[in-house]
Amino acid sequence: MAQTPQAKYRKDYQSPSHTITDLDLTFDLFDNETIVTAVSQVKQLKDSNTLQLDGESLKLVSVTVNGEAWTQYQETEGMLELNNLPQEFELVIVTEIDPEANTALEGLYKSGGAFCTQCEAEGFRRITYYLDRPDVLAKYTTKVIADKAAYPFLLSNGNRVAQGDLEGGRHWVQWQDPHPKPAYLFALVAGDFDVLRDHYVTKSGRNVELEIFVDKGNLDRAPHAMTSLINSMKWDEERFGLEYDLDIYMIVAVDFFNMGAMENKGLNIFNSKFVLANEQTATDTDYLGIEAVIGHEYFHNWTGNRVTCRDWFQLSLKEGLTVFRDQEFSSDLGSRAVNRINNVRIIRGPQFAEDASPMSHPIRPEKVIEMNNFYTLTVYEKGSEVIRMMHTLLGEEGFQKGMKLYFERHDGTAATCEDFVAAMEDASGVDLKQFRLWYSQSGTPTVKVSSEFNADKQTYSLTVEQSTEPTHDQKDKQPLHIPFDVELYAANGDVIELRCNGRAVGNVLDVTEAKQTFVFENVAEQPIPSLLREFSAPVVLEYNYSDEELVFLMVHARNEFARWDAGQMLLAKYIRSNVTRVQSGQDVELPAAVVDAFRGVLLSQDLEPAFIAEMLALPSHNEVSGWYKQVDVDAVANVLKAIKVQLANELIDEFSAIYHSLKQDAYTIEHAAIGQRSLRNTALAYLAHTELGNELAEKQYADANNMTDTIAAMSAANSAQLACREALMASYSEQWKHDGLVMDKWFALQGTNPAENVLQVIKATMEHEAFSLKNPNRTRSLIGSFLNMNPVRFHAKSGEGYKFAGDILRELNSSNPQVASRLIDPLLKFRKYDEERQALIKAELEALKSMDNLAKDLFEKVTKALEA
Ligand code: B3K
Ligand code: ZN
Repeated sequence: MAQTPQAKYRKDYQSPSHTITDLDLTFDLFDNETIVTAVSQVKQLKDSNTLQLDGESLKLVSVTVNGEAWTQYQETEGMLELNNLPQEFELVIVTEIDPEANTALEGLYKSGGAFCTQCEAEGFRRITYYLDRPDVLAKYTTKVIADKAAYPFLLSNGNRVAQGDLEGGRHWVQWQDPHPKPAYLFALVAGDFDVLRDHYVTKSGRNVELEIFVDKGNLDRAPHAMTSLINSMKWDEERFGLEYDLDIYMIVAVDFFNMGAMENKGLNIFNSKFVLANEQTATDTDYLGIEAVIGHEYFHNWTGNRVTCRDWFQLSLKEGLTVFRDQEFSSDLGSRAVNRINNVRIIRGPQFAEDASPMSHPIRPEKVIEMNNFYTLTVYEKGSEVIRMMHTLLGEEGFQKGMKLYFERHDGTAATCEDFVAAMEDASGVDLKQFRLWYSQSGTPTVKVSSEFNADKQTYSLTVEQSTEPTHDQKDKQPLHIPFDVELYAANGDVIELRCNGRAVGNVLDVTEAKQTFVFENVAEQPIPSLLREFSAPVVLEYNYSDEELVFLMVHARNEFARWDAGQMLLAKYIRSNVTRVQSGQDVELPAAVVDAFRGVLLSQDLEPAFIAEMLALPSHNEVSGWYKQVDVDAVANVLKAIKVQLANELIDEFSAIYHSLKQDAYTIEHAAIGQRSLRNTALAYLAHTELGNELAEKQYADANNMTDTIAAMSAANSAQLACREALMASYSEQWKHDGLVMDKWFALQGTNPAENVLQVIKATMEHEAFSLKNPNRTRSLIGSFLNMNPVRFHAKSGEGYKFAGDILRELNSSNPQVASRLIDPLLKFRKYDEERQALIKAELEALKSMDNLAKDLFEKVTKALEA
């Protein structure tokens, strides 16, 4: 490594020495030598005539200040320093860049045949020298020049204001964005596309042109994205009163993209995975994912673009809030319970794991080496839970008042998380002083509850103790303000009113101390408590429920989420006890009462199919691993499998009946139809572990008229290692080998193949014509799924999985460090495994650490993991 990368600290924030009010960009696009001319109107803000501009991998051609060639500058690693500047000036910087060679996919690069950009967080500095920080907001005009035949569409932010033809077959288009923005929201696209056009009239009557750009030939896969966009625009008006503010909204789908999508002002750039769908190529999960991501990026127009972040430590200001908004959007359009369950699964699985890992950080990090490493589940998903807790504490009305005040105060500016909380507090009068700790404290609190019924006094008390274990980044933890949602039930299922100190109280208790007792009065019988309803805070709940109480809640809780959660707790009890049994050489045991409880769920008439499917889903291996300091990978896998096999065989009649009764003829993407497919395919996943499995999977694959059913058949065959697996895989690859995006599902099945020789299979698959390590989607599908979702094989005692990961990481370190840095996460958690495995993983991390060109993305994670 050339230089040890330096960390930045939140506490060191300094406002900029200068600002740039206007930026006029010209791009003369060529594959290898693109010339960028940046004309900035600069104003000094502080007493300094020196200006330091960020820049990386740039060839500087010229610098001009107020029309004069400027020689008073130094170019150093990552920076251009200009000296002896006047107070206000026009700065012209010309740089040359090489988009074709840009495999990191940050800045300006080529995806397939098109030019595109990705500037968040710090990619703009790979385009030109600039104040690449989110608190410098400028008005942009952008002129794009390129070959007309190869690049008929030239796009940038804002409105198209002029265009023309040039000699040599080139043409140009000029764009103007009236809204001042930070550099990370800049975008440019040049290419040849098919375009789906529509329009939307906002509630105040503004007509907005909607355009979705996809690769030629993919037009029939764009309508769902368009519907989702229109639904998003409507929903944000109805629920948040927020309207779109430009005359055009464009979305471009590209195949090479490091993440899901990017909210550039007026010109979103999307990973094609989150745009393209038709019933032959996309699953229901894909459809819902597209709806959520289209919504998410659209909602950023207000929460992110109109009000942006002062500095990158504040990332959760826009991401936590926008995830909350997209979750609400999906819940308002679809099933609230199913959405909540899936969001909670992410928190309890990978987010809790992140909080317990060497990468642990608060939702507002204190220290960052590579900002791209902090686009995390903690900042996004836990950040959303923190917003949700405020919503719980303030109620919808109070929360919306807070949003209104937030926009009144901060529209058009770069704000902080503190600004947001202050607006919520001021608008509602709810005291959020202690609540703010959620922004600065990392780790997962445990909330331990005990209860006592006093028949004489007719009181019931809940004693709540909270504690947070030290995390890698932070030793001392304090009690948090936890909204703790509870309900009490009588044995007949009636709800017992909550009364404290002689008056009725709401369901949400304010837990603020390390230990607190809540005494409820007028409780005539021993109640059954439903605790942490709706997962009202991102904590681990500990309460000693009996099996009978959990079965009772599965049936009687009024709230669907609570019913699901009771089922999960019941499963958790038996997963834990069976892991211990397996470790001492005993067989897995599941009592008849537990099997019967799930039989009851399958037979119940009052539950929606989508919800029944969720009730039947076992916690993932990753989630279960999180319950242990050190996890026995094989024992957990054996237990999960054995429970699945036992439920499948004992409930074979019920599963079969459901499977056959829910067959649909035509495919529709209505929520009810999605729910039915989901339950039917859950039944198939169980039946795969019975004697019926092979025939059902084979037949479903052959009969399927949509991708959801196709993949469900293949996935059942894969996880149960059915005889038909190879034939189905071969048939699919034959049909789709020309289409990388559709092949991603196949790659993911190869990666999660439980077969013993999976690593050989994966290495052979890397030679498949549709595979390329240069493409992040392909890499994540094949390699990422092996590292994250195939625990038994990845953690094989031989260490071959680790070695393979090390080799891939070394390669990606040079070509695409951001993708490498995502992939490395499972290796960082090496302390969770036995000594032998720890040593093997550590050796791989040490080898990475000793590389001389280690990118700072990996440097940050590897050093943290090794020093922890
Ligand atoms: N804001 C982008 C993420 C940028 C990631 C940079 N490494 C997408 C989103 O959250 O909407
Ligand atoms: Zn976002």
